[in-house]
Amino acid sequence: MPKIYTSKVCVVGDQGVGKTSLLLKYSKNTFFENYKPTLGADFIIKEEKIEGTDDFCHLYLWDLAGNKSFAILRNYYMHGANAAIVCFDLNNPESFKNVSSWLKDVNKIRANIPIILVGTKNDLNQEIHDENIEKYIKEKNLPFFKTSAKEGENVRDVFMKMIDMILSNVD
Ligand SMILES: Nc1nc2c(ncn2[C@@H]2O[C@H](COP(=O)(O)OP(=O)(O)OP(=O)(O)O)[C@@H](O)[C@H]2O)c(=O)[nH]1
Ligand SMILES: [Mg+2]
Repeated sequence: MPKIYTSKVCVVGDQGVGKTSLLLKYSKNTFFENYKPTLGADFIIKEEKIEGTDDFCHLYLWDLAGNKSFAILRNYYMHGANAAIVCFDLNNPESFKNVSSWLKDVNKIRANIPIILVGTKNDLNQEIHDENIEKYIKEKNLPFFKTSAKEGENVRDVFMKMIDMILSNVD
């Protein structure tokens, strides 16, 4: 009998960093230039066959609005998550500064929750120095990807890595 692993994954980060775009590129292979802020939360289910097995991983991907006014609602939606993706915009230093605060929020869900850090919009001119990012991910020991939802760069890789991390947390 094939096994089905289900996992709730929260996607967080500042307003406008590209969380919805990342999820839409991954799940529907679409990209929109116009910005439509997420109102509260959205969610997408994505089923992936686990390579080399008959098993599946069902990802329940919660796309949580970055706007401050949704903070209370966001905590509610993050409840019970098994993993998280924390996003910042490679062209927005403020969003990188705020990563620590997002990590704090996510670590409140449970200790040692698997987290992937994502630097978005890699098709634009990067404003944050790579050395600063490298120092940070070493310090926090986080897997990190630079993505472009516009061009598709590394988008699928983030979620494949997430599945690996989820499976290595299963007994
Ligand atoms: N050039 C470029 N633009 C991007 C990329 N990803 C997102 N954007 C643009 O950035 C804007 C915000 O993207 P969203 O995905 O809506 O951002 P969000 O993080 O979901 O924002 P909230 O829902 O408000 O928290 C949109 O205009 C997108 O088209 C990317 O990889 N490259
Ligand atoms: Mg959004």
